[in-house]
Amino acid sequence: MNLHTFYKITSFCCLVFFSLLNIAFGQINPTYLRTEYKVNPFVEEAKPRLSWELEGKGFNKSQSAYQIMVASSEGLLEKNKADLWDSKKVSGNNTNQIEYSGKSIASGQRVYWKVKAWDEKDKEGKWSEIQSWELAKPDANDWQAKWIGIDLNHLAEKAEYHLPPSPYLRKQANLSKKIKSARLYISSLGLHNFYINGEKIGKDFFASGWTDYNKRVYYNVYDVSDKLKAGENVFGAILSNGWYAGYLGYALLVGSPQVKQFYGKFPLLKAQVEVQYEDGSKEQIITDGSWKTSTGAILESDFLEGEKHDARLEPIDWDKVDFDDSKWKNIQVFEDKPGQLLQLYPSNPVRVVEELKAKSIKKIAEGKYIVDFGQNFAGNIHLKLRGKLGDSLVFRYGEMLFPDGSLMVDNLRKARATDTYIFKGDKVEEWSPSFTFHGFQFVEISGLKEEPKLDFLTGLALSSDLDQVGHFESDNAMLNQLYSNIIWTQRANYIDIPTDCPQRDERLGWTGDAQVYMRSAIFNADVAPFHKKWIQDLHDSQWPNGAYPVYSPMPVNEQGVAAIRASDAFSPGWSEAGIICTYEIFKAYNDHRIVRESLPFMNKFMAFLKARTKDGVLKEKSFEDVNPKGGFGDWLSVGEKTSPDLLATTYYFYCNKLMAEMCRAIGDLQLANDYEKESLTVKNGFKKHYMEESGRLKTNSALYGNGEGYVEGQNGFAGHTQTAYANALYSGILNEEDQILAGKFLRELVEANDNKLTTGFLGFKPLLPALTSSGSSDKAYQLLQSTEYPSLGYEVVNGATSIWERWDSFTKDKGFIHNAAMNSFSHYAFGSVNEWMFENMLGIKAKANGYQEIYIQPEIGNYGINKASGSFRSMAGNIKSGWTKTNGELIQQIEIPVNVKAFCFVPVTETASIQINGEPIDNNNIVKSIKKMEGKVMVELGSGNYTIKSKI
Ligand code: RAM
Repeated sequence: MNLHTFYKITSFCCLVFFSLLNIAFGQINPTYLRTEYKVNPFVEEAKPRLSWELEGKGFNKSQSAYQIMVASSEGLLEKNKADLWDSKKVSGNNTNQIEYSGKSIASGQRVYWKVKAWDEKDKEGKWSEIQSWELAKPDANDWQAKWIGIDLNHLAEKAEYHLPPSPYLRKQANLSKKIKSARLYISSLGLHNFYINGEKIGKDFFASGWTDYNKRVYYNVYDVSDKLKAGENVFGAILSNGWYAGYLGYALLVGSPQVKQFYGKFPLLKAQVEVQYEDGSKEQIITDGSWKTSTGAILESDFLEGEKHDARLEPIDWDKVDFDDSKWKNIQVFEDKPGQLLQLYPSNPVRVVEELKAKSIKKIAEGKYIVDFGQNFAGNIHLKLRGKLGDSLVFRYGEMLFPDGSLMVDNLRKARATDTYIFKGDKVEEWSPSFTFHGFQFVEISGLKEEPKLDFLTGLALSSDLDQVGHFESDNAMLNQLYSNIIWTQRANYIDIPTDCPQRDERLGWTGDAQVYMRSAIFNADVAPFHKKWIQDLHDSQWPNGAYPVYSPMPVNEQGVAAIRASDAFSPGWSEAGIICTYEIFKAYNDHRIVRESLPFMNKFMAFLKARTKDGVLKEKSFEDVNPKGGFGDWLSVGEKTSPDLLATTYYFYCNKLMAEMCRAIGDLQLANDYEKESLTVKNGFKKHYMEESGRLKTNSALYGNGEGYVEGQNGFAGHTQTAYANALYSGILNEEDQILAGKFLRELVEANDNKLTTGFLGFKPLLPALTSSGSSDKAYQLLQSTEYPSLGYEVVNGATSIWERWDSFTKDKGFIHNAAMNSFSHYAFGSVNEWMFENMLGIKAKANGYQEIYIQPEIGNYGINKASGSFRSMAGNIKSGWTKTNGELIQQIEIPVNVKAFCFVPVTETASIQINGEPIDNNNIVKSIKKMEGKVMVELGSGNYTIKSKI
């Protein structure tokens, strides 16, 4: 035996020995314990839901039972004294959505928990690390603080934009004894920064978020134990209008009677600091009439218009002890508004998620420079520079440059997006706006006396601070850039609410964009807390007739109509977000509670739709009462227009199907059956109305007359379009034979169009999935890799670092061919292709809700891609899938988390050529089962890391 063989044999024996050891002796241990999707959070739920992931070496590990202990102190828990809840050993493989079922917890009480698990052989694992949650302030009676604020609107009169200065608020208070712990409970109508003894509390931006403030206002909680001291302390706040009283959307652009102050005239603050002394006594500092106020350095601040900061006017040490506030005014106190709920902010706060270095600086005129950050993002700048007293810099923000190097701001429409900083001039000054953000890559700076070193400006990317859970890469550089563009665009538009765009005078929670993008978003970030908030926003903004609006939150005027633009009401493809977004959260996170809580609102919406149907279809011209007529349809499609009624009917079917599934899951079988029945009626109606004998889809185009009032109605409407087939296939409205026909027609349509897409927002999301499900993955790959107009690749080769609103927002040869009136370079809607990249290219698909059972079914063929890999950290753990094709061999690299069962597909007909971790797959004890199917082999696997090789 030569040395090489000896090593091979010994290492093989070691491998077998250790694998057996793992199989036989491995235990599983819980990690990443979360409460209501968060680590050690404040919660408001009396019965918060607990979850964990499991770690365990070897293969096929799963949980057969768990035990949770909850105690009022860490010390008790360490001694296994669960004074609040001991679940005892509970059999089952649940690791998610487990409701706390112990003694009731008091407001302000922090409780500690741990969990252990038994594996599939009933072997007991170790206790997890101890984690905790704290009950915030669910009871309104616990609030002593009052709303305080001051009307400074008179200081903003006569200017072009109405931008009052920010009020500064302060209060000094004595804390007489030694402090054990302290909490700050804080809410604002509008935005706030809060300071204790000169230090800003928290790194959050734009609290307390955007809601329908007439119904619901959020508060946040901070542990401020180490910010306070015995003796004198100073509490300070700066307020800004934000979404509450600032400019919103395109109201100025469209000439609405109201352009700002949609919820109130000026910002208000409510804050309560609760101090626990070492001796057990308590003390509260609350916002009330004893607070003082003045103006300061922030002269203007508004999301759309920007911020102006005059450092000369900073009241020095205003937020520290012994500042003389005798010249400050008394603050005013305001009553609570009846019906306005005060609740804990459910989402993750907006924070700086990345800092970007400036890539270049170019002089474009005397004193005028352009800084390029090399990446389109949403956020702010951080300035670090020395200037003279009274020198000022003006910053303007843009996503693109004109060919002459000047800043392109036409597409911002009426958003002024301009910041100003005025130096006080003593030393190097640092500044960053607090109460605005911009969507940009380039900053134009006027007023520079000389060219500064490039590090004088940093970019601060802002986003709701959600854990990134996805990864994607391939051997195609264009696709890798596309994935990066998707991630950046999601970040830029997940700022408290999911917006259409972050730059122009819009930035609204457009529901159509959100629903088409929803599953894509889930693969990138842990969006459960974010959408827990926005789904509530959706319900709060439901119209009295039951329709969900076209964007949410939706400010409404006294007449009950949309205040930003009166015609903004509801639309097929948009309003369905109320069902679809809820469903996606339910599926991905196995969240039943969101279904239960959403059910009354969803039922009301379904009844609204049903009332508009006849013979199961949304009658032709059934949405004539909205503007544009028929709704937005397949927004920004190319050329042919799809019948809006056909689309609305497909959506109606899809929603009935999702409702049936959700109702069944929560045990409402009667409702589930009703929705199921209705979905059959729609299915039949659809076939009767919209399908010819041949399976070709049709529509009665004559009904729309000359098309006036419809989106691009002059082109007429058709049923035989890529969008119609893609939606019909994706929604499941077709029976099996018709699916085959639709797949054929879809393929033909793509081919007849020179292998190019014609789809808009509603058509593009299902296009690639529908091509794959109907056997045309080759076409899906072709569309994905295309770099010709119209395609996402076209954007990439034209220099995009984000997803654009239009297929041709910019082209190297033609420039900005569109009226820049509606041309965003950060619009995630077409990023909905991410769903296909994860579900079909990597092949990671949920079989059971919450990803406890999955498929790994990548589409692998001779489609120009030889390597793709990625991962998705699901609720059940991190799933990895990768594949490489070389010289007739396919290598699939798969990682399945503990407690997850995977059905993995190998695209060969015989098992003989398949090896798993170096061993033939047949009679292999790590494989649970093997099933030969048409053109592929399905391998059932449990947890573990696998390398599957096959000859292709
Ligand atoms: C645009 C928005 C959005 C779209 C609507 C219909 O103004 O940017 O993306 O959903 O119109």
